[in-house]
Amino acid sequence: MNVRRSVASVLLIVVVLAATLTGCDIHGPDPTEASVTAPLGPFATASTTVAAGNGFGGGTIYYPTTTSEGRFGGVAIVPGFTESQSAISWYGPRLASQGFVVFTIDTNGIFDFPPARGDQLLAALTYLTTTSTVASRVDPNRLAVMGHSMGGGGALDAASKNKALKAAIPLAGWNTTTNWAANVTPTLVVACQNDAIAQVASHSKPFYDSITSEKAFLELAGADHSCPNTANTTIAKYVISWLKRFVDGDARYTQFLCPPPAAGGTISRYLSTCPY
Ligand code: 9J3
Repeated sequence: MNVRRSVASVLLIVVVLAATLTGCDIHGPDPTEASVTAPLGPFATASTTVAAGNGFGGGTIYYPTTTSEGRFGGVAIVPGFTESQSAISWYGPRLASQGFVVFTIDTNGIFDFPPARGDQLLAALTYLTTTSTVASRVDPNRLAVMGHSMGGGGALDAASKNKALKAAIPLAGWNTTTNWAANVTPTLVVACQNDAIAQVASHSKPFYDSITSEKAFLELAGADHSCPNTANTTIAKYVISWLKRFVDGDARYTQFLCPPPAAGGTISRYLSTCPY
């Protein structure tokens, strides 16, 4: 009997059991300001493309290559009106390298409205966790949705339809529905201060105000509607922290969310329901 191996086995069982009971599954080293703002996180990643079909327009799955960390949370991300996945592809490697399986998708039609984009996010998550080549790497109980503009509106729609989602992140979200009080999903609303297409005062701010679950509102100073479309350190920091905190249940990331940051620099406004 190898005592060291037995001790290791018992420890592993305890960790897995604790993670199962607490709904928490942490990945990666203890985070720092440098790690949440880095261009890439600690995990090596690979990607695989998916053809159109299965209820959405295909996409690209970015995933950590390690198979010795258990399953990772899954995140589906949809672009906005007339956009393709290139508008949101920077989140793929950025978030996957922090320990998520990330699915950036195209839509069935580039003119699809938010409810259709929400349905396609949910279809993409179903595909990701059941038939995709990386299905075994994804925890079907730890899923999140994100989207830009009408895709952000779609993320709110998706969360209203699937109460099991662990996080929703509309990015410069656009939706004619502004009351999301029935959503139970922890939601990070990302807004661009000078957005002339999805004006903050008629979209992101009313979304945020209506939400009754755990929430935060991050407004990027001086930014326009496209502010979530290219690599942005501030957006990445809060998106990573939100997903870690609410998809993985990883309390190590609470330090980046609560107490909330003061306005200044790249942040024109930040609101939250801290503590969480
Ligand atoms: O970029 C978007 O998805 C948004 C919004 C828009 O142009 O709506 C007009 C109908």
